[in-house]
Amino acid sequence: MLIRRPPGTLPSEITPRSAYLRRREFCKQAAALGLIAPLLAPSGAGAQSLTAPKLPGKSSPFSTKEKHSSYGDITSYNNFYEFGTDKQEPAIYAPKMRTRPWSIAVEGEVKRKGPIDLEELLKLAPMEERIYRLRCVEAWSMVVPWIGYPLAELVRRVEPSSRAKYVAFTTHLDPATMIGLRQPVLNWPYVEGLRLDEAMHPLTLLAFGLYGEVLPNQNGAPVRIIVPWKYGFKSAKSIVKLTFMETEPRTAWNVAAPHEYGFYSNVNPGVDHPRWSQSSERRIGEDGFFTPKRKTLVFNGYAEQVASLYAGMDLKKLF
Ligand SMILES: Nc1nc2c(c(=O)[nH]1)N[C@H]1C(S)=C(S)[C@@H](COP(=O)(O)O)O[C@H]1N2
Ligand SMILES: [Mo]
Repeated sequence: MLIRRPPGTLPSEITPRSAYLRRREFCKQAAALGLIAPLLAPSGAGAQSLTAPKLPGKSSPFSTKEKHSSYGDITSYNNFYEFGTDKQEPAIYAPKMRTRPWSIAVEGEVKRKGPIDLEELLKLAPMEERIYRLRCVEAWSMVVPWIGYPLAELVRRVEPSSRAKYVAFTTHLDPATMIGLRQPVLNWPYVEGLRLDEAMHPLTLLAFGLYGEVLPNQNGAPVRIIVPWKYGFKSAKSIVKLTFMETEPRTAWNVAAPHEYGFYSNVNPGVDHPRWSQSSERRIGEDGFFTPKRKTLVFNGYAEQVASLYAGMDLKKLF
């Protein structure tokens, strides 16, 4: 059943690396022939795109020192189900999505309701470069140099009321370009959410770019959330609304398969997904199909910063 699919485990995931590489080769050739925009061709070695506007950020002490994944891998191996469930599809279909004009609506238990324009959001706080591990629930990972600022800057700006305990993120719906909306994989629009203290944590980012440039559409342009200690699906792309709530929001993956995707979804090597292990992962672009997997770290390696948020909670039950 479609709905039982994890956030992204699909034929591409069980495709041997050799076939994946052949497909990349095909994409390159297709790009050379003008079948897909050349700028989007997987460019393993290429450091950046050809035309995306620059968006620099000051370096951050929160960045990992690990080698970051290539621009080509980060922008051609994506989960963005609105554009199809294959990893290669977002890079093909998302470029047609319009990201201007854009604003984020602010609703619910908050003093300053109303839309905030993207241009204003871009100026709200200084941009930082945050190099974070991204661990997908499908047991692969990447290292991405995001550009953005803490989500807390925006949350403080809109002044949640004393009743606000959670915040939900609703993402963009564009039936004209989002071919994935025709499939009932999830209840569209894609919704994610965090407890307010998670949303305010200094590691949680509102991201506008990567590799010193504005986000490519397939990575969630023009603005997305990044929560580095949680499975990738919590990091909602192309967000259009923040709703402050008193009760836990219903989230797209939790609604689709509640026994597989809990609200918290903290990276936890000690709690397996019902259908596969979460104890190890494959680093995209580095680890081949036959390379021994690397060990997954509790809270994706961010335990020192975030474990206290969950003191006293049974993380096996609240997975
Ligand atoms: N709107 C939306 N956001 C989304 C998704 C999605 O399908 N739709 N997929 C999630 C998943 S499963 C992952 S792993 C990350 C992938 O982000 P990346 O493609 O920038 O690496 O985005 C998350 N955000
Ligand atoms: Mo994911």
